[in-house]
Amino acid sequence: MGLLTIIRKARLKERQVRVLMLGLDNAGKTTICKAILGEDVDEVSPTLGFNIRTILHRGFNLNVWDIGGQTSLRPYWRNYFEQTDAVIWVVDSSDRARMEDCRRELHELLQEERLMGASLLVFANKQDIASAMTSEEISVALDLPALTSSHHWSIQPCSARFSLVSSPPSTSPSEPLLSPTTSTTSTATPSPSALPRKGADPRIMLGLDWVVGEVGSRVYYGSQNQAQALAPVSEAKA
Ligand SMILES: Nc1nc2c(ncn2[C@@H]2O[C@H](COP(=O)(O)OP(=O)(O)O)[C@@H](O)[C@H]2O)c(=O)[nH]1
Ligand SMILES: [Mg+2]
Repeated sequence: MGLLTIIRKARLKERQVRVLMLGLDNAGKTTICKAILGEDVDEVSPTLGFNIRTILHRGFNLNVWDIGGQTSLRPYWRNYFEQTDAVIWVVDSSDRARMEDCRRELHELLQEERLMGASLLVFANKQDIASAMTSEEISVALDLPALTSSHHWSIQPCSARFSLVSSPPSTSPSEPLLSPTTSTTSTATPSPSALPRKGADPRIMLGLDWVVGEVGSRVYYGSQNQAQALAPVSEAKA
């Protein structure tokens, strides 16, 4: 077992999960973090450096690095790659004009050796916008199937501004995630402990479920104990 694997396992025993939240600028990364934490999603300004947010989810401490996505900041993403357990890639589903840019950046990112063991969750955000692409369309546009050989990935439609829209989301919160690694988590109905914090889109919580299920089963518990990894340990604090 390599040193990095030992360090990673030790950290995961403490249920610390390092998550990089990346994507083009304006995708909704900071808003998603705020929605999860029950903060006011109206007050979001462009991220010029990075924010670190700690999210307690199903007994795991997700240390989420929300890093600015402007073109000028992207070369600095590499400074944050070390010991990453999962990448959450946020997409503005209505930004068709930059979808190719988005695909290129994602594929370039995931060629990085230090991210080789990381799972990938794609949030197809801004589903409340009428012209938004579906997660299936985005999966094709970003060529996610091409990543299957190197990364476990999943895509989850959502809206960080869910609480502000009057109509219900276009897809059911319990709609399975689209994933080539068809794990047991992808069809799971969220347990009460995974219910959304104040006003956040439940589909965002399903995405986080997938992340902790992936990381927990793959690195910490061994895949046969995935259900155990998802057990609501110390959820009282969540
Ligand atoms: N309609 C809609 N707007 C969103 C959503 N998420 C974020 N936004 C808006 O998109 C803009 C960029 O959001 P921000 O979180 O700063 O993006 P970031 O650059 O990826 O961190 C802001 O004006 C947000 O209010 C969403 O789900 N729906
Ligand atoms: Mg931001």
